[in-house]
Amino acid sequence: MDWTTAHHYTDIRYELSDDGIAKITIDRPEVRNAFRPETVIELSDAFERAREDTSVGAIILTGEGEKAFCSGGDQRVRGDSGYRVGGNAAVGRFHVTDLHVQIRRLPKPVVAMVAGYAIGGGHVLHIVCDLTIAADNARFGQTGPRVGSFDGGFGAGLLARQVGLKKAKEIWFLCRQYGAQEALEMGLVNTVVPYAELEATTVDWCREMLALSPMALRLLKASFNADEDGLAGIQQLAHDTNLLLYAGEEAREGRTAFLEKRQPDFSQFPRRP
Ligand code: S0N
Repeated sequence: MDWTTAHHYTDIRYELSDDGIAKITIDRPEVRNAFRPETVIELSDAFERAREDTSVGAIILTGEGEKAFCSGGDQRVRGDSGYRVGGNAAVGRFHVTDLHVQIRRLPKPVVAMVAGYAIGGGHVLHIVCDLTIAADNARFGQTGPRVGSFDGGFGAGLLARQVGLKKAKEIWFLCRQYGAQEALEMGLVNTVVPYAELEATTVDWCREMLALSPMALRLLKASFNADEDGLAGIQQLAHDTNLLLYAGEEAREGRTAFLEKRQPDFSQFPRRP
């Protein structure tokens, strides 16, 4: 598969295929692709880039190398009040909070391509992606209680929806690791393939989606998120519907009438049963 670098970053790579796939790679293999604040800031920028690029229809999130997808927050820059930019800012924060929301909000399918460890905050990253393609060497798990941390947001709630409440509690309470086949059996990933076939399979899945209606995929993603995200989820679905309304004659009549300083004539439009 040929990828073209579309933007240069320090901690990640942003690449495009020639047929509508963006690939975002966390490129810190020396720490098993742990993310520091700068990594998350770059990830956020890359996802925004992929969102705005109308030639992109599917996005792959992955980690460099076969040892890890992502090992979560970089523990070397974890301070007493969160993660510190540059490792020494006086006050830290959780930059990844907004990234979770951004990935869910992004109206294009996001596919996690996982080889090796998806651990801690790295595990949550794959949970918030729409699909997960796992290599046979993938290992999944949470470490929060072991390192004095937890993610009670999507990291707990979405996981419970994906694997069931008892299993989700087991994953968080015991901090065990699970192999790819076990992850498949519990509904945590979509498929497992040999590592050598990981990228080709992920690209195939993306291409299958690229052949489908982008608006239908967008509305499906919003629909799956709607009840989980409460009013924000309904808002996304409603605004997507508004996009469609704007494209029709009925909404155009309202806008045109306003611009022409006349009363709108909606009598020509059906009151649908
Ligand atoms: C991934 C593991 C299992 C890999 O084991 P392996 O293959 O034996 O390699 P190691 O020798 O352990 O590691 C190789 C080198 O990489 C460094 N390293 C690995 N992970 C990290 C990391 N997360 N941060 C910094 N460095 C890391 C190792 O130190 C080693 O370096 P050298 O060679 O110099 O010794 C294994 O490495 C492992 O278990 N890693 C730690 C996993 C972990 O606990 N991650 C953090 C979990 N917490 C979060 O992710 C929190 C996320 C978050 O931001 C958040 C979100 C919402 C709410 C709260 C939080 C919050 O932060 O609390």
